[in-house]
Amino acid sequence: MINEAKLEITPASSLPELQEIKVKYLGKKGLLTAELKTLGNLSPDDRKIRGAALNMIKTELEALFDNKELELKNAALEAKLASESLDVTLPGTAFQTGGFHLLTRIIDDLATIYKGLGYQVVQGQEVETELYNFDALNIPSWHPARDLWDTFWLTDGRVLRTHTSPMQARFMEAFEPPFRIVVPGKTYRFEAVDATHEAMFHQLEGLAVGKNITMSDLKGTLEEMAKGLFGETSKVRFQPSYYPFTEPSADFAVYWENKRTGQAKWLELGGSGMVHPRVFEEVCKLRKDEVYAGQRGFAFGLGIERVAMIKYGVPDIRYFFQNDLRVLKQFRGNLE
Ligand code: FA5
Repeated sequence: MINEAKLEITPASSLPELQEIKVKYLGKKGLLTAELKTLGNLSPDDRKIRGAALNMIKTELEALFDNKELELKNAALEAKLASESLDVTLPGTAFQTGGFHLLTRIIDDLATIYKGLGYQVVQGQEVETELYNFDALNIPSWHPARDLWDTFWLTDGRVLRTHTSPMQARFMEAFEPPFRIVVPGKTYRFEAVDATHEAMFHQLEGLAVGKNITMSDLKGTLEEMAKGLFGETSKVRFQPSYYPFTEPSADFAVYWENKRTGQAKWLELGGSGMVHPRVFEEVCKLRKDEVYAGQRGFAFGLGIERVAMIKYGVPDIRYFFQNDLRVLKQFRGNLE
């Protein structure tokens, strides 16, 4: 029986097949069980001998089945491992990455340009007091110039900063001259929103203070920025203007030769001027010392969205904040 069983067990190729063979020999109605049932018909002596022989066969058969079962299980495991093994030469699955917002990229570009000119990049706060947003900048409450900035007032009398200029006073209050800083950040105005005006937008403020600073330093600095943003052929021109915290004041435009369209244009970017002596006086009052008496400096402020709209031909400022991926994705890769 053992040899017969071996002939069937050895070629078995699956566990269900092996199970069938096992039932055939060891099952309730199996061949060995049938043999065992015949023991009753034998004499006690024969039964003893035959019984012992059948038990040995049973043990041997069980060992044969157990070994084969193990062998089949191992083979199945190996096949599974082989089929699941990693082929490192296959191309990977592409996964989506995020990207920086166009405005963040422009702020970063501006920060890089100004760091190259020895400027520190500092951040201000978006909720400001009237003191820093207006009074310290020579805009007392009775001054008609306050109307230049349509303001969001909080119920506690504070404001959402209407420009990044409050950091001029805050920085001078905390640090001594000479220094050069730029302040990028969000600003808010109670405006009727249209294609070029938002209620929330971004500005970059610049302030340089030192004994011998002149208007030509301001022009040279803005020109470096223009070249960094719009290429070596870019230049800057001033137009007389008015800001309560600068005297003289000038709006500035940059010249841009657009290589894509072949057009050259002058583009208004922001306001600037020499720091008004009254601002230094206000800072002396805040500091309770005279460190800023007799100092000179220049300041400027520009709209970041304006730069983005000009440089990348974005026709409507509202696109920046609608978070439409079709718009945002256009500015993810190399922008040149
Ligand atoms: C100012 O806010 C001054 N603080 C700038 C300044 C700083 C002058 C330092 C002198 C010295 P103005 O209100 O013009 O200035 O705003 C500056 C720039 O911000 C504008 O040229 C424009 O590009 C942008 N801007 C102003 N209002 C909005 C708005 N509602 N939406 C989008 N951009 C705006």
